[in-house]
Amino acid sequence: MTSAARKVPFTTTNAGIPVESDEHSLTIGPDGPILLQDHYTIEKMAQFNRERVPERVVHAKGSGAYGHFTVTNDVSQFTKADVFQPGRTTDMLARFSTVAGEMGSPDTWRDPRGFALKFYTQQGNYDLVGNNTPVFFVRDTIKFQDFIRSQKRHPRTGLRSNDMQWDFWTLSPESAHQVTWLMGDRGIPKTYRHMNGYSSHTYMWINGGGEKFWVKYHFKTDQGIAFLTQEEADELAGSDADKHRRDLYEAIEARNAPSWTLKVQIMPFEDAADYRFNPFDLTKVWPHGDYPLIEVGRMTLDKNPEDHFVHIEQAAFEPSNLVPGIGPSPDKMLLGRLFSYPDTHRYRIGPNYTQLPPNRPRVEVRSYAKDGPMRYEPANVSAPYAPNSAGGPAADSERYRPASWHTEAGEIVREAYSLHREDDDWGQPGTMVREVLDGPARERLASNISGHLAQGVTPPVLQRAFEYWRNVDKNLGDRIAAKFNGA
Ligand code: HDE
Repeated sequence: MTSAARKVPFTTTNAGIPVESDEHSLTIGPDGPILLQDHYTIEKMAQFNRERVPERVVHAKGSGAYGHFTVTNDVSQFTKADVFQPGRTTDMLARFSTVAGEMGSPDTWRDPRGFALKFYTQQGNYDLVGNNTPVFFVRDTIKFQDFIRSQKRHPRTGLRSNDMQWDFWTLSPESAHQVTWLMGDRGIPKTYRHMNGYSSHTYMWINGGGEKFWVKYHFKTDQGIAFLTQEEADELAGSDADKHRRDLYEAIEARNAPSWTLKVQIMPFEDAADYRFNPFDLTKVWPHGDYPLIEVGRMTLDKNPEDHFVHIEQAAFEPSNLVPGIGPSPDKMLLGRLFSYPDTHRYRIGPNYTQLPPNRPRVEVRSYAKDGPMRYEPANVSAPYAPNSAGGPAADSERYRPASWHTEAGEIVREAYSLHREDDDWGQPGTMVREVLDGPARERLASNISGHLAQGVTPPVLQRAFEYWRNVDKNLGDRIAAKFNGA
């Protein structure tokens, strides 16, 4: 049927030329060979063969939406960042994800969840790329690749392996705090709407007077925390593998826009040096008794992307996108990430990825970048180099200074962080088990762990796993061993 008969617009090639048929390739006679000159059929086949970009090496399965962030409390005494100034509302994009599973994996596998945010601020894009947990499995960037390989598929079998996971965890005691989160109720949120988000890292805030503070972010879900039990999650993995993607999309379509309240913990700059544990260690939380939560504002997600691939798959978040008033901290994980993300984007979606719709800043870009694959913005400068005499942009080094901290210039070493008084690996997870979880939550934690260990974990990893949990909490470790042995 023709487009006129169907009352729809006519199809075109990618070059906008009207096409002759949606159904038949060009042949010599109805049964004849297909002609090479049928460039439209070839365009369709060739385009299809190139439809995929590599999936993210981690956080491959994700869902997201656009929205805005509105400041509700005056924190200008701590930061001059435009996005956090009183009265400001800033457009933003969020992407939530699982970590270890591939693009088609179930949303309800036990895993941390990514909580990646991009704020289109007046000072350029500010990205906060966090998780739904305030801590992480390792504290040095050099261990991340090994950690991820232990969670992904075994090279020989192509299968995921609990044995590999526990092998790595039990040989890396710094993982205990995060594994306690992972194996507990927060390890499988009910939906993306029912989980918190955290910066996890410590960042630096700088106020208008140049004063510096250390800060941790907490996005508290306004929908309330809710989780799935292992049994519910297993059932959903089969019956509705896209459960969390569907839930987010449908809630926003139904105008039930989810929101999160941003609160921060602020540590005076000088406290860090002799705080009782290293405040930059990503396996630790800062007790709220020492650094209480201060409200900043609310993030609301109210607009589904019009094309999932364009806006979510091609979204490129990078912890190195820090704006004036916000800087990094000496956290070795964060410092590694500042390199890693732009690097992966250049490989995954190309060196001109900042021109793609979800990544385009909403301010004028005046960089000296030019050329490269898929570039479509003309170079925005009068001369392609700096400094120049053609009136091209020049850095304002007086106004914009690096977010720096003082270091004692020491010897170049490969060593753990210098020690603070309470830098042990078992203390915080033990406190969480004994003081944060109630009885039923502790029992679910023991069941989840013994159930996980029962799926292919072999000696000596198994014995190390019981010991690992006894180190976190003697009773919990004994309970896990007893459950494992059928008690
Ligand atoms: Fe990531 N991580 N990561 N990560 N991460 C990626 O970047 C990496 C870490 C997080 O929705 C990758 O674009 C290193 C901590 C989220 O698009 C990659 C280290 C936290 C997302 C990468 C870490 C995160 C990623 C893969 C150790 C929470 C998804 C694709 C130093 C605070 C973002 C990509 C999205 C994605 C590297 C550790 C969160 C490879 C080297 C800690 C939410 O670059």
